[in-house]
Amino acid sequence: QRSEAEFVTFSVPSYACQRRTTLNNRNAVLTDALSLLADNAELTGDEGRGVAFRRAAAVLKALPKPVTDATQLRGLPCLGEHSLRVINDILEDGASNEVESTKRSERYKALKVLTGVFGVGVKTADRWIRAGIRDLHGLQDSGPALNRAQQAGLQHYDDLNQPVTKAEADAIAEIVERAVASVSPGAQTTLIGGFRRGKPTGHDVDFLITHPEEGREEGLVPKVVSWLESEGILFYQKTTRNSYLEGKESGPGRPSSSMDRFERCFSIFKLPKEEKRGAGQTHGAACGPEAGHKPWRAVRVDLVVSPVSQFAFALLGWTGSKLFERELRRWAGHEKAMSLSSHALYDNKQRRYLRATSEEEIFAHLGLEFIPPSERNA
Ligand code: DCP
Ligand code: MG
Repeated sequence: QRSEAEFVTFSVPSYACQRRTTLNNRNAVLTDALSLLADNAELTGDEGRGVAFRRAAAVLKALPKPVTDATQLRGLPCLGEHSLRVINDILEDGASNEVESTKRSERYKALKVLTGVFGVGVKTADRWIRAGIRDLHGLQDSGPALNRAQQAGLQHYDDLNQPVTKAEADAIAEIVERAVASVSPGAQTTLIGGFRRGKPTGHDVDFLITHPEEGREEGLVPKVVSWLESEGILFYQKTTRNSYLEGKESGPGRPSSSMDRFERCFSIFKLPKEEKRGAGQTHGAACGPEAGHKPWRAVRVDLVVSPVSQFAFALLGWTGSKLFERELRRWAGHEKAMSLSSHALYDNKQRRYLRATSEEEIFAHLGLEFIPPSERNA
């Protein structure tokens, strides 16, 4: 007797921002495989193919049951020939040759390790690989000039590649709130990124800060940074100033789509370890200066400051997931002739900005059903 699931066929809308995607992924084996191929495509500079794999994975994440037979996928959007082939191989043989050989490939492994260093992007990693550097030992020994971010990234490699837990994110939130309250009473701090979507772990902790009085948020980051530095909490920070000018930056109707211009701080925090969390283990780079036990751990923290008039857009734009954001912008552009950024929503037909003070209003402007953060895990 065939299992009931084989007869289930699925139906999902084609944009990820039209779907509810919780963290309860019933097709993790398939989506892990497609995500790995997406990583590989992005690491080799093939962004288009990367997005195609991410869209395919996102469709599977939205299914209410595990896929057991390829016939169940008929009619689903975003499943190209290549993705379908990978899915078929896994359903039939339990594994995909392409995925397994990618995992084993020296180039993929080297790109993963080197881009795992904070401050190192694909181009830099590629250049190093061509110079014969394949791992952290090679990087330390043959020593290409490292910038300040990369030096910090290498020094804290183990910590920064160990997922941040929700408990650690909460501990960081307490510190950030204390810092913000002491330099700007009345300013508000919101946990954003993956933790706002309910993820149990993340690669960093993201915060959005605003002040209810427009303008009072200006210059907040340098003050917060000084406070944190005086408390000895920062290993590294790089602050960028707000450079957003509504309607001026790239002409009306064309807010630069994925880059945003907020006052922002990329940092590495020194988080004291709670005894309860247990002794720290080190992975991989046992050669690092951090090997052994220590009473703290390094955590990547991003601070973003938004004027209150842009807060809803910043909140929506920084909650993610990355694919959900990309799909929102694609929906806005292709289906509504609007341009969405983390600052604003511009209606190209009416030739005006559409205001919003909540995420709900933005979804309404876009003609989309509201999807709460916990269901944006595409
Ligand atoms: N974001 C974006 N585009 C960027 C950078 C960020 O859309 N170029 C948004 C979407 C992300 C959010 O900001 O969800 C935070 O970025 P992260 O890289 O920290 O992503 P997450 O917090 O979602 O994941 P992780 O748990 O790995 O930190
Ligand atoms: Mg994050």
